[in-house]
Amino acid sequence: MTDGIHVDEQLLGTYVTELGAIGETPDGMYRFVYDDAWQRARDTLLRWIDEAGLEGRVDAVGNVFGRLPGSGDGVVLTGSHVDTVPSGGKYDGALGVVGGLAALAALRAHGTPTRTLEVVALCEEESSRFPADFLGTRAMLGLVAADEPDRLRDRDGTTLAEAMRRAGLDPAAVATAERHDLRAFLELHIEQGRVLADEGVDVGLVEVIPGIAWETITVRGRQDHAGATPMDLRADALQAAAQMAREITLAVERAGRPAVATTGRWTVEPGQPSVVPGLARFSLDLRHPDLAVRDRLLDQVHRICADVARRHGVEVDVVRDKDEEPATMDSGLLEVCRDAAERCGASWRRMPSGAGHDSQLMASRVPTAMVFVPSVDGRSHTPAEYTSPADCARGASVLATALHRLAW
Ligand code: HGY
Ligand code: MN
Ligand code: MN
Repeated sequence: MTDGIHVDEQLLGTYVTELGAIGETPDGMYRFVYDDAWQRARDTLLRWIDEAGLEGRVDAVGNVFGRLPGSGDGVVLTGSHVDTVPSGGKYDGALGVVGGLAALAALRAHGTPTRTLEVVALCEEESSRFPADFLGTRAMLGLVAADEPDRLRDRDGTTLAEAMRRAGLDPAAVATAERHDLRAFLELHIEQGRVLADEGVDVGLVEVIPGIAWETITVRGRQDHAGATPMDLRADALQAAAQMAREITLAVERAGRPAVATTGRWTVEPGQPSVVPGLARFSLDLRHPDLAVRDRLLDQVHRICADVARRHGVEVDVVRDKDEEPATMDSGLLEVCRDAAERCGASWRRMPSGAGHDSQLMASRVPTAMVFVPSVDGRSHTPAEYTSPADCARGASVLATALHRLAW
């Protein structure tokens, strides 16, 4: 540590461990927006914010803020999301929240900043419960449509509005979450890939975040008897869907890195061994840092679906569920983070993100940058997700040092 701001590894370790216990199951982390675990995490974060001597606040959609007031105008914001994927890890999102909190706790000892510093636990990023798509960031940017609270439903049919009310929030007040005082956003996050770990580099300075498209592909065939229907007379929806998924995967493999495609969620109906499936539905997550390339691949996906449907004598329907544009991080902020890394004696490298982040949306309005720390074996979105306490503290120290440069 040369002249960087040091974040206490012990305090950060406690935050990571205790937050990681909220929503923990034998099958990994389950902490979805507005559910009981999410509410316990909100209450715990407000307690920690108070204990750190920061001003706590919850906005209309449940974003939790800790504020270190400054003498001048404008807010430098840091933070990340508090929700997880199903069977998730303890670091994705969470480290950016508690790393930001520990950074502000360390910076408080440096007196009153010129610009106000805030850390935020963004209410929702993963779309794990509702197709809410960066709800916390969209609320701050005034991008939540008035009908969403009543329109968005989880898989139990609960509306976003009902879930908000159960968490003590008023869905009619969503518009009050909009902010116009943000001057910069810095997000600390685990890499979720294996570049830093393989190269033995301490921190990653993110240059670009990929564009992400989610689609739901529904195949309708003919439901028939599994015993009495000869193979050559079937219109088996699952066989056609599986062929589509296979040909899509081969096409994206042929496109080469960094293009990626994943078909992670499947429904087969009626799901009885003795019945030829009449319906098969699967998700597609397709990513590329170049929007034109991403969209060319999506065109190819749609041609594949139509062609396989024709060959199998089934119907196919494709719906777009998520459409996130790629984002380039702010070069000035990236330079501040590079300088901060060197002040902390941390090795660094510039790199793309494979994962999506709130930062890709925030960057459309506010100068934004991300600092990555290594993920052991590149694992994430799994209970095996792990980053060492030393790497967590080093990343939080780089964040604190960059925030100090921006707010003083
Ligand atoms: O999917 C992602 O990359 C992020 O974790 N939401
Ligand atoms: Mn994630
Ligand atoms: Mn994340």
